Amino acid sequence: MKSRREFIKNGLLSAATLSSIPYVSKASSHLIAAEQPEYVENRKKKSRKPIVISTWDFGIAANAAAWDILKNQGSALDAVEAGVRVPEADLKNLTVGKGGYPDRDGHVTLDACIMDAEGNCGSVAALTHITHAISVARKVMENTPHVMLVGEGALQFALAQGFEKEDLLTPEGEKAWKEWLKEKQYKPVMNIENKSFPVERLPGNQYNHDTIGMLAIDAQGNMAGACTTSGMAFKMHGRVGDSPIIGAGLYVDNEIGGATSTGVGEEVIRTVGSFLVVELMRQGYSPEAACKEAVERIIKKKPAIAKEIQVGFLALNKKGEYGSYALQKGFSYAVCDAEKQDRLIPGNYIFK
Ligand code: SD4
Repeated sequence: MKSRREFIKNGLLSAATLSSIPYVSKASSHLIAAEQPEYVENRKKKSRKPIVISTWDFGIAANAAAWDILKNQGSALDAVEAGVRVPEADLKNLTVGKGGYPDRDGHVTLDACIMDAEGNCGSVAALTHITHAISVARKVMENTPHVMLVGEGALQFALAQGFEKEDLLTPEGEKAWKEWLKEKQYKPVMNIENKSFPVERLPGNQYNHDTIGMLAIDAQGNMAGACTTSGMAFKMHGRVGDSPIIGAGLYVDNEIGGATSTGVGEEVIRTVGSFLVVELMRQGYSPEAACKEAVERIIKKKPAIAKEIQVGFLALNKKGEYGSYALQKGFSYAVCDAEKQDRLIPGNYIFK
């Protein structure tokens, strides 16, 4: 078997990806140049609340569900949970919740975490058989003295809380896994999107995977965040990424702001990325500048790896200003507030 360093190095995905394709056509009409003055201006406006932002094209549909709660004076915590439940239940989404691609042994395992305005947080990792990992994470936060439950214990807890046991492996996921088994190359691939790349040129063993990370401020000015994913397609059984790890895949400090991440979780964990972004905002960085510094930290620590992978950070500060930065082209995020509910903004990136 290849070493982990090798598989990350080999994990370059140089193409458009299967999972993002269904969303591109739906959402691309909303795609706006990140630096168009209107949007730069929007990002600087003060006290924009309520507001919800989330990663990738599928963030638009997720934000809409969160917005239904926020616009009716609901809490940011309820909003982010309801929001990310949308891609979790969407069978067309091959990277989050039910329908997510399995690990290399054919098990769909989910990672998720949630954090509220009081610094409470809950998390599940390597959870099987439950579609809404985010809701299990919330129950961990609210109904246990712990932050994180993993694997079999997380499943037992979920069942005891009344969640329904389901088979998360869809026929599409199984087909992709069986295709992968033909060569069994351990190349957990990452989301370096190039949406103009024809999908038919994708080699059989390359699949995208994207995480939804969501940050919100409610009408009362309180913040919350949620993050949920099926992680790397065809990963080792038991592999956990950054997404369920508080401080790595998600961090919220109600005084300052919140951050979330997507991409190669190993590099985000190594740099405690989301916590870093929030701490930089505490020092006065704008959300975009903080995200940029965090991706630069990854480059500084692992320059060779950084060139070949994708990591993107998304941040929202207490004033409702937002921004993102990624290593590579292709990251996008969705923004929803009273003014407009379906903006999709391409993230800035380092490697031009
Ligand atoms: C992970 N960060 O499991 C997640 C996957 C992801 O876009 O975000 N993909 O490492």
